[in-house]
Formats: sequence, structure tokens, C-alpha cells
Amino acid sequence: MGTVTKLPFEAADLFDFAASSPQRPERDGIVRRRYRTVWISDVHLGTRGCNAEMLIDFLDHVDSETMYLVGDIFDGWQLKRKFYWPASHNDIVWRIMKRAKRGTRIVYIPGNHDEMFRQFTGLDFGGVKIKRQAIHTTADGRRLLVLHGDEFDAITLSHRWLAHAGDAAYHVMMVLNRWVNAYRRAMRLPYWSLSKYAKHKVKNAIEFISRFEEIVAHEAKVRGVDGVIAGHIHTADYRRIDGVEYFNDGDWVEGCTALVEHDDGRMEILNWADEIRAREAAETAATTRAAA
Ligand SMILES: [Mn+2]
Repeated sequence: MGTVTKLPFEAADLFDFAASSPQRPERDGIVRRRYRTVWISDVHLGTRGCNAEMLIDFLDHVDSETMYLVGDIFDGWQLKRKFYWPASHNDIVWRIMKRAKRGTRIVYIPGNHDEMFRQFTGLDFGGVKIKRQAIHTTADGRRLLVLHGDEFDAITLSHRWLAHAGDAAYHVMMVLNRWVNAYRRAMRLPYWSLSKYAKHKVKNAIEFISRFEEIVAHEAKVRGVDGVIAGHIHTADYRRIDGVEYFNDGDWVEGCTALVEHDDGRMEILNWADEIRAREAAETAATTRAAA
């Protein structure tokens, strides 16, 4: 009695994340990658669709000087209908706020599902700056317009059919359909049109995506910037359209992707499921080597 139990860490250490340098293992052995910039969007916190575990893993392994939250981070529409808020969704908000506290510049550009935050445009919440749009300058001096993308819905949806026939997904579907029905014939089952079922949806989706990409790129051209970064359509992509760079950081519902900028201005789309697989394979290999 009378002796003070010494904790294995200083309380201040818990908040001393700024001290961690690039690629340096932390106390828990996690190597954190460091990028110049990270863009994520379409997390849809407050819905069952949100892949929170995957995003938590991403946030635990990736650091950046600047982080853009490119809209639809929260899903206010769903939350209003049916309140759904598991602890993991809190963990994400907490991790982002913690990042702001330890010095990451965070810009939050609300989308259409979290439009309620647009009323706070220009304000700063504990280091998270809320903006309607932003211009990001890369390390090599390219100027990129950052926006969510729903501002083009009216135009995208009003231009219906822009036949991008001969697209790969459609043809794969046709081949698949033949196989399915060859099998069904062999099993004496009636014909069932997979392609007919999917054709309509796939065609419309592809038309919508390419239309969206072209319209957003056109806006960038009009604005006189070198490129544009958007979210909204849940389709990660990099394309050069009419002399303008088009980036989409994807989503954390299905794709689980982020867009990152390396220190030299090089851009990359990270598919986090692939990154986890690669990490686990490397860990297994290391364990096997150690055991040998
Ligand atoms: Mn959206």
C-alpha cells in the first residue's frame, strides 16, 4: 500500500500520435502508411450498407497530411427514417476527429445524403473544415476541383440514352447467359434470360456513369482546372477526358476504395480489400519464414 502503480504508458502517449513518423511501427506493431493526401467518400454512416470494419482498418493503417471527406459520409435520409448507429460508426467519427486533433488538415464537403451539414459551410468543427467545394493543389502543381458530384444529377439524368454499345460487361453477361441456359436445357429447365434481366440495369448504369464522368470533367474544363475529384456514383475511377483528369474515390459500401496522392503528386486508387489480402499474405509469409 502507499505505492503508486505505474501504468505501462503515459496518459499523454494515448494522444501523442503526431510523434509517429511514416512507415514506423507503432507500439501495437501497426505500420501506418503516410500519403500526402487521402480522399474518401460515400461512407453512408447510419446504414447497414456501410462497411465500417473495412474503413476502420483503413484509418488504422493510413495517415495523410490532408484528408478530404468528399460527401455522403453520413446518411441523413436513412437515419431520419430508421435510426441505426452501431458503435463501429462512432469509432469512425472518433478516429477522424482524433486525426484532426493531431494535425491532419481535414476538409469535409457534404454530399446529398448529408446535405444537412451544408448549412455549416465555412465553419470549422474541431479542425474539420466544412466546404461546398475545394481546389486541391497537388505536389507537382496540378489544380484539382474537389466536389461530391450530386450537383450534376439534373443534367446527368435528363440526358437519357448515350449508347455506349459494345461495352465489356454487357458481352460477358451475354456469354454467361448462354452458359446458364445450356445448363438449364441439359437439366430440362425452362429458358431464363439472365441477360434480359441484367441488360437493362447494366446498360443504364454504364450510361449513367460515363455520362456523369463526362459532365463532371466538362465542368472542370470550364473552370480552368487540370482535373476533378468526385464521389457520389460509388464507382472508383481514373480517366482522362477531353484533356482533363477525372478521379472518383469510390465508396465504402461495396467497393471500399480511397484515392490517395503520393508525395510526388502521383495519384492512386487503393482497393482496401486487396490491400488487406496483400498484408495478410505478407504476414503469413513472414510467420512461415520465422518458423522455418
Ligand atoms: Mn451522393
